[in-house]
Order: sequence, then structure tokens, then C-alpha cells
Amino acid sequence: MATLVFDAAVLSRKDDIPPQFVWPADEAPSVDGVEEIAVPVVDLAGFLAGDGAAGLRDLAAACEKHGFFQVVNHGVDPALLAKAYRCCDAFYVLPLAEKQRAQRRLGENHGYAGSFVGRFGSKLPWKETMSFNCSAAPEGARKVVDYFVGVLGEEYRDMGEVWQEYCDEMTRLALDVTDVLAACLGLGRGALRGFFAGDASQMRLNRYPPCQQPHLTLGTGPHHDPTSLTLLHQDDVGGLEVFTGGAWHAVRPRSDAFVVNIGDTFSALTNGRHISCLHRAVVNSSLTRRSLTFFLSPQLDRLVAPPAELLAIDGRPRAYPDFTWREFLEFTQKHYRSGWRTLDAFAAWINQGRKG
Ligand SMILES: *[C@@H]1O[C@H](CO)[C@@H](O)[C@H](O)[C@H]1NC(C)=O
Ligand SMILES: *[C@@H]1O[C@H](CO)[C@@H](O)[C@H](O)[C@H]1NC(C)=O
Ligand SMILES: O=C(O)CCC(=O)C(=O)O
Repeated sequence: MATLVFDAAVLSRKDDIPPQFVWPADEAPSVDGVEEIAVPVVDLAGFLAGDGAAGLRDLAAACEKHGFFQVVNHGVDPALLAKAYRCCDAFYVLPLAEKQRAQRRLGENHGYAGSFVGRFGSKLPWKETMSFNCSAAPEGARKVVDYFVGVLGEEYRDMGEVWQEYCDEMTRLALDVTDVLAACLGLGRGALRGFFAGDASQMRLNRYPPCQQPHLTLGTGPHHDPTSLTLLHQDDVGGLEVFTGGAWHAVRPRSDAFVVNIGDTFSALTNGRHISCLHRAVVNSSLTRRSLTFFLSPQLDRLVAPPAELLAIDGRPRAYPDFTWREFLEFTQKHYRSGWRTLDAFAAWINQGRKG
């Protein structure tokens, strides 16, 4: 199988980018740029301290319209974020051969991806990624450190420790966010936490090198996250865009905020009331951009079905059949690569007897 290696140092200087990275005109970003969107902001500390109702109406509307918002006063130490970005850089400046010791293989969802195997022969994303599992379950407490040491060696223990600490904080924050969303849905605080007990979450570090033809390509193609909730921190370059009201909109970086994207599984959990956010990332002609994404997911065998209390409040028929996170994850890996309307395709596949 042909392998195209993403060598950032070489590609960043190319005046003509390789055709595999050129996206069709109707998907490529507009040369004129897109308008910024005013993203609703949740004050997490304020919510947790009890002035819970403030701003919830706007937030609920945002979740039902496009599925994303920002959270500030989230309690994540800025020093930890700074350390995380330093670690991200320290990983990506490694020689390619060193990074490839963590090479992600076909069918796997963890490791370093900077070269792309044959079947991804077109519309390649302009980026490198490093992904790894994490979990707040007791047996997952050292998962991240063990992964770094296991795959890259003892010298990477400190790096693993930083990502362990970062992931632990992200799980804490994501679960706090479920409390806010539960309130939006008319459920009690804590109503959605049990669903995520023993979570099988994931962390991904994205690095987008500069591109001389930024309007021909995308750093991350348009997609819905199949996972439950995504906590995204972007550096100050900018590039995250969300689709709402029939158009793409830029999300201005805000160093004190995490962007929360609702994913397919959370949408199913809310009986379709909260929308899975369609988003993408564009690249920059002169600057390297980084984003840190944490994907909260339940245990693999958790049944994804809306809480009875929610169905009673909602009064609407079930939007999706029952499924487990494992089934959906496997579907996204084996049957259906595209990030578009994956949940609908999955629901149709279940309703047709899980064939094919
Ligand atoms: C990471 O988690 C996924 C499921 O969430 C699992 O399929 C995979 O084997 C795990 N990989 C590692 C290295 O733990
Ligand atoms: C690159 O980033 C800078 C700084 O954020 C911004 O001003 C500029 O518009 C971006 N250029 C492109 C092509 O995105
Ligand atoms: O880099 C970004 O802002 C978006 C990243 C993203 O959507 C992803 O990693 O799934």
C-alpha cells in the first residue's frame, strides 16, 4: 500500500501542495474567510456555586441549535495548560522516526498519525496527530503514563505524567459540564454522571503546520465527533470553524476558555435534543497551529439510551435505537469513515438488522 509521509518541514515550504491534500472547491475554505460567531459562554464556577439558572436558557438554545459553547472559570490551572502546550511541541519537534515509534496502525485509534496509508488517497487533512486513551476508572489511573513509557520508552515518563494530569483534569471538567447540560435538559445535577462511570475517553494533540495554499486544503475535514463530549483548547492562531445556520463560522480563540462540542453519542443520550456539532479546522499560511482535544466517552459496553426521566419530560418518541458505545465506535471504524451524519447511518444500519 502506498504510504505518503507527512513531513511538516518539507510540506510547509511547498508552493504547490501535493494533490492528495487539495479539497474539492465546494468543501475548501473560502478565500474571503468566514464570519466569527458569538459562542455562548458558561461560567462553570458560577454554575457550580449555585447561580445555576443564569445563562442556562441561552446555553440550552445553543445545544439545541448547533451543539457547541465555551466554558470559562473551569478551574483548569493555566500553568497546566502551558505545560501541556510545551509537551505538545516537545513531542512534535522529535525526528519523524522517533514519533513513528508511536505510529498509529490501520484500524487503531491511538498513536501518532502523520503518514497516511493508501486508502486515504484524497482529501488528506493538513496535520499531524497524537492520540491516546485515558480513563477516570481506578484501573485507568496510570494509563496515559504507561502508554507513553510503553510505546516511546522510559525517557518519556515525564511527558506521560503531564498528559496524565491533563487528562485527569479534562475528565473532571467534562463531568462538571455534564451537570450543566443535565440542568439544561431539566434533569437534576449529577443525573448524567453515572452514564460515564468507568469512561473510555481519549485525548488527541493536533498540530497543523503552515501551508502555502491554505485555501485549498483543510486541517481537519468537516465532521461530527462520534464521542459524547469534546473539550477543545486551541492556541491563539485560530482555525476552528463550526457549521450553523447554513454557513461556516470561525470560533475566535480564547485562551481562558474550552470549547465544548456535543458529539453523536451525547446527542443520542439526549434523545436528539442536543445537536451533535459539525466542525472543521482551517490552516494558516505562516503559523503552526495546535489544538488539544479531549473526547469523553462512556465505558465500551454502556447502553446508550436516554434516561427515562428525560423521555418523560421530552414526550417525544425515541430518536435512535438502543446501542452500545462499542458498537457505534466499531461502526465508525469498520463501516463508515465519513464524519457526516454517521449517527443516522448507524441507526439505519441497526434498523436494517445490522447487516453489511
Ligand atoms: C483504546 O481504547 C479503545 C476503545 O476506546 C480500544 O479499542 C483500544 O484497544 C485502546 N487502546 C489502547 C492502546 O489501550
Ligand atoms: C494566520 O493567523 C494569523 C494570526 O492569527 C491571522 O491574522 C491570519 O489571518 C491567518 N491567516 C490565514 C491565511 O489563515
Ligand atoms: O483543531 C481543531 O480546532 C479541531 C480539531 C478536531 O475537530 C478534532 O480533533 O476532532
